[in-house]
Amino acid sequence: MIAQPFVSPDDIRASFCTALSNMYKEEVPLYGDLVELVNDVNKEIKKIKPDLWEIGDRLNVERHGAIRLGTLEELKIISRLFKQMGMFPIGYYDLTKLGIPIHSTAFRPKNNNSLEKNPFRIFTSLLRIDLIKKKNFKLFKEINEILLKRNFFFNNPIILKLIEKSENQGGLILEDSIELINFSLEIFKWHEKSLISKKKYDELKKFHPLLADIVGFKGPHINHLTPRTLDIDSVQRLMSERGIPPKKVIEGPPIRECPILLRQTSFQALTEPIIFSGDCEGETSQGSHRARFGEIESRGAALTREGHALYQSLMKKAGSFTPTDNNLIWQSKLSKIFQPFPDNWEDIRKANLAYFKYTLTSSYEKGTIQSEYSLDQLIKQGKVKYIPIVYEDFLPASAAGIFQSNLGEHSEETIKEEDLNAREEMELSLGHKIQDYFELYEEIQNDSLREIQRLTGCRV
Ligand code: OOG
Ligand code: NI
Repeated sequence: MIAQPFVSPDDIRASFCTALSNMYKEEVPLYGDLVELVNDVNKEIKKIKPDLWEIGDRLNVERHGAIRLGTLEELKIISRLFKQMGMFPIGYYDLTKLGIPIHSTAFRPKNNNSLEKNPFRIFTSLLRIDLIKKKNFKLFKEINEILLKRNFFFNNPIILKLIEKSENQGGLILEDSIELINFSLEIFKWHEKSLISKKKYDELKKFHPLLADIVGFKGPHINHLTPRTLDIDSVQRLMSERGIPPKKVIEGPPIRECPILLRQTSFQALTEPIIFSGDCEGETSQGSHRARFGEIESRGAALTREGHALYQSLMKKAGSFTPTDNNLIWQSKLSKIFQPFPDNWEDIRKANLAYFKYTLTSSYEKGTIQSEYSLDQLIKQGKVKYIPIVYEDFLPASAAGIFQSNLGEHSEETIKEEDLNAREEMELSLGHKIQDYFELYEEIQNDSLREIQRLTGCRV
């Protein structure tokens, strides 16, 4: 009998992404409407600007989704599951600094080949349960008990068996990979029945709405998916026209000739009916919950540490969006504030603000250049060209903006606390360090420079 080959993790991720997208469109039809709008706008832009550098970049697949977890044990299982799909924790985002009691990482493909095959990633947040312990010990204990109960769901024997099988064998055959995807959907689907009573839900929500969303349900429902758009400003404007209630403001940098980092917007989370368990056995009560939304993103160049620092200082200067602003006012304010950030690729490159991938042009001929040429000379002579490397990660302040706009009002004071051990705790549960994304971009840039050096003999 011929042994069946293993399916590559990239292919498992691609199938998982499609399956998740289909499930979410069915669960949240408004998300399907948003995808349609994004496709229409993208088609239009491709007609008007066929040379846009972003066009070739895997436009028609969802770029990311997000889940929220309750415990380190849950994170551990989820990380083992995502690993089988070629997604690894990259980047650490501490949102407690921004008043949200969570910290996050993004599980994503690491290298260019995998990103090319399918760029899907999942922004994964973990509740900072230690912060609740400090403020309300009784509630902390109750939360722990509830989360313990849902262990069974996470420790689903079939999923665990498949993960172990994949870890032991070094992969899964097609049949097993299909089963893995189907069971993953079970984890991330919506449950309209809450694990807790309405009274408990209200108590958690009062402390922080995220607590109710994480602790109140059987599993970590996918709370949004995010396709990529070529014109986020148009989608933001057109959302209302198509009956999709937009978030007030686009997060991230303003519109620019040379797009940088990440711009995002979403529609407001839906209010959905929930059946709460009653205080007595067998009883239930009705209520509602807001969690799920649809988001869009537009990505630009990955910035170096210097570039990020400049970005952050300019955003700080802009302050925060206030209810009296509207998106257009905010965007024009940002555009003015961003004037010190160069807006042509050559200036950005020379100031070492972004990462680039370098290649030889067709006018390069072996043996026709002197080996002492610098990179700048090679570029000037048209022998080397470069393109920006796309930013594949997230922005904590934008993420906080997305969270806040979907959580609604809450009365308790916000939690602002840093804990140096929190990252280490997360890494302990993952079994290794969370990779720094700057290193990954630097690697791509350096690989391309090494190749230029090898081919030309110039020390670039
Ligand atoms: C995650 C919000 C952050 C993004 O794109 O920045 C996020 C959440 O709401 O759970 O997805
Ligand atoms: Ni998102």
